[in-house]
Amino acid sequence: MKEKLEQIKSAVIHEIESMDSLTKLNDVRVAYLGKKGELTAVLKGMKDVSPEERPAVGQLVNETREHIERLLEQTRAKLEAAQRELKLSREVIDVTFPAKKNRVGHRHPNTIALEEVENIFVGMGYEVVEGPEVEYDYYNFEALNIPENHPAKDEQDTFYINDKILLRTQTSPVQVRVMEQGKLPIRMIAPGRVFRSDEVDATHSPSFHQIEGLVIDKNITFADLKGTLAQFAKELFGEDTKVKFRPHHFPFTEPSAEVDVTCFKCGGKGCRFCKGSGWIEILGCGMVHPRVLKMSGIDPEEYSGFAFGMGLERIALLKYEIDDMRLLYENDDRFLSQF
Ligand code: 2U9
Repeated sequence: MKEKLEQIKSAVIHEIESMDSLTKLNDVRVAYLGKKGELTAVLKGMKDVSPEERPAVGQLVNETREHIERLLEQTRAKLEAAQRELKLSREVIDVTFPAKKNRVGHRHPNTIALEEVENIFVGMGYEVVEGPEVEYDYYNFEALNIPENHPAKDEQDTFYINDKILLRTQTSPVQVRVMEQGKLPIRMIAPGRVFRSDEVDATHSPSFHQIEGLVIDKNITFADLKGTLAQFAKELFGEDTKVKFRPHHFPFTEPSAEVDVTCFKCGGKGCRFCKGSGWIEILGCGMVHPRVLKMSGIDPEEYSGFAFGMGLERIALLKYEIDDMRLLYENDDRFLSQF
């Protein structure tokens, strides 16, 4: 038995010495100390040892077991340390290596233009209000004095969800919803996405953005409209900018006008940018039609108001001298990173 134990001991030492992995180390533990292990088998054989010899043999078995366990533990620690060293040496960081470039995004030209316009009107005390892109025909057309069969409905053809619901063609329905709430006076702008059944070209898209404005109070006149938009133009295009109002027609305003600003490239002398005219059209406006006020529950005898509307893309194209609207939607990094 003593011999057997010595034999086991030296076999274990031999196996452990050539050990190069933690899994194999566990295999050795099972082979010698496991349920069916060699040392366990010796222990089981203790019943055949004479009672006189049993204490000495028992002590020997225990010593051998402890010895093997100590060896296994030492080897495990050694292997783990070696593994850690290897991992660390593989993970060495070269601090002199150039850092990965952190690519910072840019605000879209539309966003820059929108924030600029918003800041100007917020500075004048306007509220910014948003509303649904999917709208009732009533809010988009009817309440704005564009009844069934009105020719303006053809010009603003859109995408219908059903007979009564459509994708809004303008942000005016947002203003109608605010008027209906009956809290006066109103001083607001309504920016947002609008839709038209248009083919894509350099100046058209089936989806674009508008910023509309509405002011309703007692004694609001066309002079307030002119003063407001003249100030807006100066803040957006520069202090020397002048405005020109050309009579126009919109179903929801009366009287109505289109507004031009002096060309900010040539100062009004005429250049390629303004096609020689010295003027650039930027928006439409007018005094809110009494019928529009009445339909939303506002008494036109007591209150009056003005409204205006502009295409956000048009403002962005003008401000940043971009000649094709499609560039705004292509997501081309080389284009967007200029802003
Ligand atoms: C209410 C009453 C009146 C909003 C207005 C315009 C004139 C206008 C165009 C500019 C270029 C649309 O994007 S565009 O094609 N808009 O010319 N919009 S007055 O009038 C309103 C709005 C709300 C209740």
